[in-house]
Amino acid sequence: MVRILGPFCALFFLSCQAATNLRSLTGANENQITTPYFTGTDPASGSGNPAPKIQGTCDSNTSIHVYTTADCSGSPLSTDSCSTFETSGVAVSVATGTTTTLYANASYGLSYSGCTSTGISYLETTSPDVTQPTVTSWFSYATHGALGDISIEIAADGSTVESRDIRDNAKIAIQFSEAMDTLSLSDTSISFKGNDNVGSDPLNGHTLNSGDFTWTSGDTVVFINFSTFNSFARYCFKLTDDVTDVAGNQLSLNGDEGRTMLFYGGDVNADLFSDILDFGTISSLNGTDPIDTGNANHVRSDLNLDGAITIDDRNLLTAMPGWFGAAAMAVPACP
Ligand SMILES: [Ca+2]
Ligand SMILES: [Ca+2]
Ligand SMILES: [Ca+2]
Repeated sequence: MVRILGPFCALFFLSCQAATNLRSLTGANENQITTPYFTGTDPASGSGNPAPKIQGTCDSNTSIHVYTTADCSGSPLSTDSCSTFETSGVAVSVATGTTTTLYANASYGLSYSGCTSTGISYLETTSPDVTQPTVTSWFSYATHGALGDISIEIAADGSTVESRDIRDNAKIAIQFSEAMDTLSLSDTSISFKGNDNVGSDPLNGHTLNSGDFTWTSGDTVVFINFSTFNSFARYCFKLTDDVTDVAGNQLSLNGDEGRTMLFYGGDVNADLFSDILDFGTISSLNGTDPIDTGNANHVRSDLNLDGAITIDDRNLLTAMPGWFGAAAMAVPACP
């Protein structure tokens, strides 16, 4: 809507342009600028779009300021030109899943119109995320030379045995049900313990720093570098509910927030002994180069993690802690 400044011009015998300039410089009475009038929103209220555009009519050449306060006090949510207000609309950001009522005034130079007496309401219908994230899987990772990282899933029942020599390169991965707040996972929101065959904790005093956490897959998977599982031991990991999704929902403590895994280097067949049966499996695969990364026996038999199964793996088997001594070793319980 174009507001004609005719009477103002005529009264002072000035051209309209001069009058306009004068008003901007001197700060005219607010009654001289018409209060904007809302005509609608784009998209219409009730849409799943938190960035609607607010439309209406106004005095040409004014600036339109949109507020969430009924008296147009405080900083405007958004400001744009009258021409934008009258065409595409003034873009604003609103909270999701709720109704926001907006008000506006117009300004020209230092002068402001009154505030709209009736606001325009916009309902944003995107459902807020109130779902707690869960852990979907845990993995033990090891790097097999040029073949890269190969995982062994850690079963929920604690039956998983890691047979590969991860004494100096231990990595655990956790997969979540959705994207997580990566900063919520740190040394203080995961606990870990080890218990070896003489009742000591090989991880006692071990700390994780921010560089030990690597997030991938859209922040749904985290790799945790423990560096060392230097003993034949059972290892336990448990997350707290301080770990949150990006919306701040705490991790569901449904039982999958923790896992235990026995690290028993050389126990290829996971029967809780490192003995002649494992020796036989590795011998039967001798010369496999490269290993089939989808074959669990291959992966578990590449003890030295070079991507092939050779005499070196068999030699390493007999040198690992627990070789043939398992009968005398109680399987370490998780603390
Ligand atoms: Ca969620
Ligand atoms: Ca075995
Ligand atoms: Ca090997």
